[in-house]
Amino acid sequence: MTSTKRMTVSQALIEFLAHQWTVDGDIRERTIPGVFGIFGHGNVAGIGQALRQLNVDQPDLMPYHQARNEQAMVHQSVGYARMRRRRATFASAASVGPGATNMLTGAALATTNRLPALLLPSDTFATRVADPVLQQLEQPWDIGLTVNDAFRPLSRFFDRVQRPEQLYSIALGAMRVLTDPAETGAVTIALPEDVQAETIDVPLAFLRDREWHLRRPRPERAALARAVAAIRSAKRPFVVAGGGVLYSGAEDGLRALVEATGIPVGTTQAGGGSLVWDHPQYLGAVGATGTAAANRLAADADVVIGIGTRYSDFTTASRTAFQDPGVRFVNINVAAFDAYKHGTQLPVIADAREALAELAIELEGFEVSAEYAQRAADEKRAWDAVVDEAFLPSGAARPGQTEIIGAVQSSTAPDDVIVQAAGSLPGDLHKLWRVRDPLGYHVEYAFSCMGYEIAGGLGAKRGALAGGSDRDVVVMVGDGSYLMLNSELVTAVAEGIKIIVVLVQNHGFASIGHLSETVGSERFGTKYRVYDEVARNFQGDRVLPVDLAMNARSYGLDVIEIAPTATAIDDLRAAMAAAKASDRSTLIHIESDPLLYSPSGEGWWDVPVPEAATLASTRRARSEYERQRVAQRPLLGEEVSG
Ligand SMILES: Cc1ncc(C[n+]2csc(CCOP(=O)(O)OP(=O)(O)O)c2C)c(N)n1
Ligand SMILES: [Mg+2]
Repeated sequence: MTSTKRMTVSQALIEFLAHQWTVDGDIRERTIPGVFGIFGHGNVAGIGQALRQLNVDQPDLMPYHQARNEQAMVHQSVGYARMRRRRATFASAASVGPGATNMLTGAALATTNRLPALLLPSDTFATRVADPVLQQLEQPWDIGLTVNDAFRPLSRFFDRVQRPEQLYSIALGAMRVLTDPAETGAVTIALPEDVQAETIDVPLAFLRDREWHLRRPRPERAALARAVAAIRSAKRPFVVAGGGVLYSGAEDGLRALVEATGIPVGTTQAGGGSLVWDHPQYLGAVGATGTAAANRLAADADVVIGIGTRYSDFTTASRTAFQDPGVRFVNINVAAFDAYKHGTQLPVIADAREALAELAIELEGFEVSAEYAQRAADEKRAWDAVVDEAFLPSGAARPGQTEIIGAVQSSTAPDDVIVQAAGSLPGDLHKLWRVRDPLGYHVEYAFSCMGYEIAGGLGAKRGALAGGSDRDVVVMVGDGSYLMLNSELVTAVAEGIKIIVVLVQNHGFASIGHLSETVGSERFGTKYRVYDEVARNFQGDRVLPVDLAMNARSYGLDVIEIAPTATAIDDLRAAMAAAKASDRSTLIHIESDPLLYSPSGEGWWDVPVPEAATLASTRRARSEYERQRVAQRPLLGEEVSG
């Protein structure tokens, strides 16, 4: 007798998800600990009913969470996934049409960051009997195409449950990709609204607990030997540590290896935390938003050991960071795609933790020269002094962002988590923030998505709580990002989840404003100002009467406003202390001068400047651009053969 249970497709999928477990060594946790959902037609009857039924029958099995915006559901999932080191993420259920397409940005962000997120957009009728339904696209050249096909290029796995019988292969395929370190990203299961409500006799085996063991491939012996030979021959080796170090739990292995060999380390944005800031060999951030210390060592490195890095243009300073003509890259990455970057002949396709453990054995006895170690130590000391100075309060009523970061830093505990994503803060934090815990630095900078901060921070806090830690999550957010997506503050209030938000009000885009000036676009459109009817632009002096503190207060949050006076930085410290002492969410509102910049870390970023212009500022910017671009190396590694 085969045992089956008659259920709807939605009931079967939700119950299946509730029984998936990720196993990583001694750690075993629910792969999908909950479902976010915003209901409309398409999912109110299918997934919505399934969640309600479980909520009544087995209340603890699959928690449901509300959100205010579908994009923010995915951001929360991604924030959670990073805190859980990719072992777990949420499912996000959306209604047909706009509810679904609101998740596209989240999907792209998850895939770009190599972080798992499970998306369940509803789809129009598989039978098409009711076509065209409300919110249906109707492409005349392909009637079967729906808005959900837009998820295909953004997802690492995409399928549509056209018939109930397809559920099994689709659900298992989705879980495999979600829990595969090399393939993970956005995983999308489109669910036509009629199929969601149809029944099927589900084998009980499908609903039993299932374990997904995280793959930790060891390096191929010959590839490792080639990498070891290259490192042993190096005079100026340099490690670029990326997010993969943290997702693999390889930070202890990294520390052991660099302590044994003396190799200095720079980190990418996602790799922040892979070595704590006061480790003597930690030179800080590398690349366009890097420190002068890391960038100077990177420039002269003869062997770069990349670990779990995608080598984004920020990491390579748009291919200007590594200037040694014969520089070689040892790329340790679980994804072959990343391991082969920069034409390297030394890819090591492996889990970071496994590869580092084996490298440590194979490199026994290898050490960098005393002179090289001294150079790294000197550069580190010099940069640390630069940061100390940048953190000093200026007494300005509208302080610079560096002082604000300094005050937030000194008010946080070592294991607090700083969350950011877009604007001038990611660059400043990358250079300045002194990371004291592997998971203490959470800057989404693969997609650098305005609006990630609050939702991602809430997800990160959920992730911390899931690990039994009540560490504070401190979200720093610019006024631009805040205006773009702040509505998950309501979710924080609704669930009583505590986050601290520091809102830096500088009336527009400090980041793009500065960039605009550098590329000769004269800050056009980057300031929030009252429209000037005569000049027909927003370039004037009249700032908007917008009150974001009042906006946050209206959500039911505790809000502390820092008055623009000479004691602003002291007041910020006091506000941080109050926010930390409280068990409620607090938003701290502080005004900042967007024209006070952080110290230069000597990195460059390629942003093309117009070749022709009537504006003198653009022509000047173009000649500077051409001067800078000389250092760019189209093929980074292995340009000198033999
Ligand atoms: C969704 C999205 N749109 C546009 C951009 C481009 N962009 C990057 S930073 C920025 C301005 C951010 O303003 P704000 O949050 O106030 O930070 P500030 O630059 O003032 O520090 C813009 C428009 C982006 N990263 N994300
Ligand atoms: Mg701003």
